[in-house]
Amino acid sequence: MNETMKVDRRDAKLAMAHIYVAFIALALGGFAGLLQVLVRSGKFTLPANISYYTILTTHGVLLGLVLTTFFIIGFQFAAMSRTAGTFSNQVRTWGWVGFWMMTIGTAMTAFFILIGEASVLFTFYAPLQAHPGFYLGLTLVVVGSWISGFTMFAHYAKWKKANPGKTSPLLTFMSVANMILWLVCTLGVAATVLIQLLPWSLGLIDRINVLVSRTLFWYFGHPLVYFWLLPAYMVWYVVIPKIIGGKIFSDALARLSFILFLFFSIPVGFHHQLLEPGIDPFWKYVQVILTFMVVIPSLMTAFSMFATFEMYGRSKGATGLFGWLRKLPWGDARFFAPFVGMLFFIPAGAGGLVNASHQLNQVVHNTIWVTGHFHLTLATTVVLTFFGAAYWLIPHLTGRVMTKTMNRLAIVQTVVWAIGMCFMSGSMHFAGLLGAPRRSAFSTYGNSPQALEWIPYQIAQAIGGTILFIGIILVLVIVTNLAFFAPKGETEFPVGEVAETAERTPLVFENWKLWIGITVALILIAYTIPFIDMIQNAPPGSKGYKLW
Ligand code: HAS
Ligand code: CU
Repeated sequence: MNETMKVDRRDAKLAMAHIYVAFIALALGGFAGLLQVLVRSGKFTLPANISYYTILTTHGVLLGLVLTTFFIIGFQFAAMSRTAGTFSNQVRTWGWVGFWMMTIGTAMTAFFILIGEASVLFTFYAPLQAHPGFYLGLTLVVVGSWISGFTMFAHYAKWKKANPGKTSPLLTFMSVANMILWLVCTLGVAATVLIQLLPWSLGLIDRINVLVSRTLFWYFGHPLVYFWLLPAYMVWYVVIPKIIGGKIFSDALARLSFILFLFFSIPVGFHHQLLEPGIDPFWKYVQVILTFMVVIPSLMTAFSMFATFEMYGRSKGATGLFGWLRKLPWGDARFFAPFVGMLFFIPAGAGGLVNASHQLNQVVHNTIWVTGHFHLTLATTVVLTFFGAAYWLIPHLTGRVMTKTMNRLAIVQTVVWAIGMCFMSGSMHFAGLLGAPRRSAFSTYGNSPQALEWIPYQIAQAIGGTILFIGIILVLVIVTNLAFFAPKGETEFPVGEVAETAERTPLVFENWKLWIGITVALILIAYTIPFIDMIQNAPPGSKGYKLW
């Protein structure tokens, strides 16, 4: 076996470079978030004529796109080096090329947002238009991430060659699956940026088909959220069992759930466009059904996590229905933070089902309920799991150890985050049900009679947002400590073993040709006809070019 227990120092540097950028994005994006809740409370105005939308774009892009992508790629590089062996020099060099392209792209994008030339929000829908530099920066980020993806595929191929007939290490398999998902879905955003938005913002064409651009965006936008979620699932499936001292419930089930995510993540973008005219209700219906299919692998994950916890608890002598809960290592932040993330995913997922239900979507669409939904899913479930991973990943990569004090601070951080999010996301959900719009500054509706009803919730959001900002400061203190100041030493990169009782993993899971084939077929079924409709029925005045 060429498995290593420790990530090679040179690979560790590559992974850490990504993680630094991720946490810098957290610091800046978190500050923008604080400003936002203060503005929305109606008690604060931004100085120097800065637009609310500039701040909102900064927040969404830095946290939704930069923090996530950098953390995920850094984490997956580390996971692959740990489980499939040290990178070759060539793989590592390409990893750095990807990193620098993404970083330069991010800097460009951030620059145009901060000078107020790209206040287009993280979804950058037309007809909002940004400076061409914003789209070019995004393109660099995406192309850089593709390079990182192919780098990971190359490393995986090398492992396969050296280990014919063997199932690949679980974390490596999962990283590859997530990068395939990413590659397939980013084709949509690359298409709208390169064929539509960039030429339009350069003035080469004077109009674009907005419906096509939104559809291409959501072809990407939904799988994007699973690209965020799957690394959290990697931690839940593989790392958490080891941390609690238990076993992975089933390797095959974990692989199956990742394959199902690949199939059903992409052909579901219409659930973000349910209220959009111009899409035949039949195709919305098809995609809603597929959305409910993609819930299944999450339910499998919930089942698997419960099984892991219960098996472990019972092996320690727990009895009764929930006796196993008492046996879990509550004082260990590496467990506690992701566990709280799991707990929040129960209401978060339920909210997702509400969103996806066509009729209920009419109540919540474009209200701040949706913002509440993704602050539970992304900003709690995923982010708390990433924090929990950082608590062992960073010291592992920097050759340090987490002290008891830092561990205690991390527990406090998790509690602070949970309380802040209850206030913030809870009030967002309620205000959304009362019709409070998302993405609106107080000044735009502050005097309407209906808005009076929303005020208490906006104040609760400001309180929650302030608590969360304290949470961000705490995590930055911990991360800085782990990266630069914690005592030198060895920290484990925990990788769980599969329970003896589990079935052997069938080799068919590595049949990527088959899985990609099914993925493409599902995409074609879900999108071909509605897409032809959109182009054929493009609005008048399109000068013969149906895409713009
Ligand atoms: Fe969503 C909008 C539907 C999941 C993120 N979503 C968004 C947006 C974002 C986002 C960012 O159908 C806004 C985009 C924008 O700016 O417009 N979402 C869903 C559905 C799911 C879902 C059906 N979303 C996510 C995840 C995200 C995310 C994950 C980020 C990471 N979402 C929608 C829809 C919209 C939407 C519509 C559009 C709304 C509109 O009108 O604009 C599902 O995948 C959820 C399935 C999850 C579950 C939960 C399983 C529970 C588990 C935990 C087990 C706990 C344990 C601990 C083991 C069914 C796995 C237990 C211990 C104990 C002691 C109890
Ligand atoms: Cu979605």
